[in-house]
Amino acid sequence: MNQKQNPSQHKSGFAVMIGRSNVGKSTLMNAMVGSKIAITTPKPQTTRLPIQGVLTRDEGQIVFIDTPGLFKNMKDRLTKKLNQSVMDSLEEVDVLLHVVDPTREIGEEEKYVMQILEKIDRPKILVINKMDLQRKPFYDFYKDLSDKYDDVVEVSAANQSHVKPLIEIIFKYLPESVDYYPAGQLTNLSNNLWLAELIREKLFLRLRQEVPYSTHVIVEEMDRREDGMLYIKATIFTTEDRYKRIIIGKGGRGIKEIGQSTRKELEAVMNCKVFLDLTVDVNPHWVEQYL
Ligand SMILES: Nc1nc2c(ncn2[C@@H]2O[C@H](COP(=O)(O)OP(=O)(O)OP(=O)(O)O)[C@@H](O)[C@H]2O)c(=O)[nH]1
Ligand SMILES: [Mg+2]
Repeated sequence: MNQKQNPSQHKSGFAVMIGRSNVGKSTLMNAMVGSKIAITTPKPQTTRLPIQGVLTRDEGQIVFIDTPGLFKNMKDRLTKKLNQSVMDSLEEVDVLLHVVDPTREIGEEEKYVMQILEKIDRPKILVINKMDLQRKPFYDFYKDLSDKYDDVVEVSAANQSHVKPLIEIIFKYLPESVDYYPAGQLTNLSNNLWLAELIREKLFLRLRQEVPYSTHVIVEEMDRREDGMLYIKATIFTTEDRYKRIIIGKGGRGIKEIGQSTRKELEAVMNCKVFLDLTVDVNPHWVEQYL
């Protein structure tokens, strides 16, 4: 916390992003923070833990909390854990961002989110995302919900359009306070967790059907070698042996591709050579053990 800040001129607080899966919550948070904090994929249930992204400016600080997509009527262990983590994120919040996708009909999940929002006495912003898309058949339905919210903003997280006006609006609702994080810190995620997420993104992009949902990644070691190379050892856990075979692929081709795409992105971000040692292991209990 910066002691020099005068709280009476400085605003700071928590903005929670909530919504059904795949509406673009994580893409939007990354666009607002200006860095890839959360992973994003075209698959539902990409985000598995609340992730904070921090935007620091002279006038104050917004701590975004990106949450997993809410699901209704899905009773599996993973979904239960994810829904619970969304509810936990709502405990301390200054402003709520309900992110919606106008290409998809208002469904059970949307109504569920609105029920949750109704019970929380905090400013609420409806964010209509994906405005870059030509076909938005349900746009008017979302627009009709406007009077339930303090503000409505239309954005394209993918094209980063109208993101700045949204940031200004969020600041309007934040209380006067000093910063929560030191300037320069962009997230609460440790390097190991962020890296595990990056590997999981590559798994989600490559694997199909139920297989990505059977996986969890743990980074065991990250070490800078004398020659400047970054050495990383990570394990991909999956629930069954048949999934392990799919992930490894014929002649190890699958795991090789996952390793290569992770390494390529890491080398660009870290600006150094990376050695990635990936292992696949069966553990049917990772949901209970790690989430
Ligand atoms: N066309 C378009 N696509 C977008 C936009 N924002 C996000 N997407 C895409 O929508 C998909 C889902 O994005 P995510 O950011 O992972 O969505 P999410 O709401 O965080 O999803 P969960 O973590 O599963 O709850 C990805 O394929 C994104 O590229 C946008 O503004 N326009
Ligand atoms: Mg997400």
